Amino acid sequence: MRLTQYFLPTLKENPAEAQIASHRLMLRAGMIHQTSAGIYAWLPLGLRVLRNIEAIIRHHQNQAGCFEVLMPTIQSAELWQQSGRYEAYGKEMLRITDRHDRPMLYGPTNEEMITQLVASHIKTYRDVPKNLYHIQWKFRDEVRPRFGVMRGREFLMKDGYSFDLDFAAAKKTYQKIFLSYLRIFAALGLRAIPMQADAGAIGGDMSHEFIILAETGESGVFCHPDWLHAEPAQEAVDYGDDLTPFFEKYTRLYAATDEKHVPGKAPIAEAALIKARGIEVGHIFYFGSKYSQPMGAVVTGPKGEAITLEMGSYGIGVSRLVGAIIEASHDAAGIVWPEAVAPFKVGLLNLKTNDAAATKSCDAFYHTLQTHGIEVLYDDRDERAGTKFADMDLIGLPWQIIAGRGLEKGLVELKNRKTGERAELSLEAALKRLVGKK
Ligand code: 5CA
Repeated sequence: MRLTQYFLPTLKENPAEAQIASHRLMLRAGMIHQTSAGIYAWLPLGLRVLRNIEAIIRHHQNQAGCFEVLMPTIQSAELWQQSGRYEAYGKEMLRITDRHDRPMLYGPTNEEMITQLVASHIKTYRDVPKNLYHIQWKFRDEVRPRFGVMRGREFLMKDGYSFDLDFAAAKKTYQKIFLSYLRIFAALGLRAIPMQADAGAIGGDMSHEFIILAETGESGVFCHPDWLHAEPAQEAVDYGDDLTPFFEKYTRLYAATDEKHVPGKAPIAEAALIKARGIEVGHIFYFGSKYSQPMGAVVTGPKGEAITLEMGSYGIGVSRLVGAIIEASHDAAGIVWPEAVAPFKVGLLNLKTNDAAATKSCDAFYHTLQTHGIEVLYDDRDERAGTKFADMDLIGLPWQIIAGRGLEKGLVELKNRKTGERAELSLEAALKRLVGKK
């Protein structure tokens, strides 16, 4: 992508409204544009990151045996009257009326809709288990939308829903998703701690939140100090295995959110606990027949008996993750993208735009990188070197190729954004290094 043609409205100044690094950097790097309180348009650079995160989530959810669907954002109030949540949900629900005066709403979550969908198509135990998810926009009229995409009113969520025949099967499903989530967060370059959590408005008895420790996080959390050094889960377990040992390993060390934590009741002395703040990037729930019972998600069993399905739901804050990754990975100069989600792998800086021969060789290198499948953002603007360096550091691509004076001799500088390390090498050697890292 040539920067002269791209839409990347970067800001030089820190926007006054942004209180935390990720919000500030997302605005400054031209990733998002606020349209109303807590509502954002995603600009090309931001959208590429969002899509990369989605792809990682999809991959791991599909591997865990989940199937992707896409449900609408607009729901009928009737559905929520059936579950009893229409009144209970309160002001966070955006209620709307269609032209026939029928009450509708913009979905804050989809338990009701998926339960009705499954109830109308699945009638026999032979078609169970099923685990369905979608990645769809949600609306919650938060009292205090803030910190950019961290607490938005409209936000992108991956929400999954499982249907099993009995508690034992539902528990296995819960463990599968638990494993899938640890893999997703590790693939995103994040250290997420599974914490005992309160089930809140979703309801249910077994619930974990996945928390990234960060001072700017909105959740108060308590955990065993060993969590601070824990490595991301890398076990070679299979989704078909008995996952109880894995689940026990990752829930053995105490970790709980402040809603769940009861002082003095933790299996470790209060004084030894780490009290910290964190960002909730995922939340999973087991809630049995809370929705299947009122909404009739019942199948016929092997002996003709009626079985009310056992359910769980599993959320990931996809748009929040963009902010969370930046909170976990930035420095004074800007964002430092982990390779897995970076909007482009390489930034190519032409510092000699007014030199025809240099520009020709830079253009050629740009094409070579592309033919090797490397995603590259090419700064071909007629700007000062300082501006180019600052912008490239701000948007945080993992690698920079700086084409300047050495170009006459076929040399460029390869800079690692994270470590700041620079090496002067030939164009061929730079290409080789980047292809190896694709
Ligand atoms: N139906 C269940 C799980 S599928 C559910 O709605 N769970 S939730 O309420 O915990 O939301 C799931 C995830 O969405 C949260 O863990 C969080 O990462 C994200 N999320 C929730 N509210 C917001 C918000 N206002 N802005 C951005 N992300 C949010």
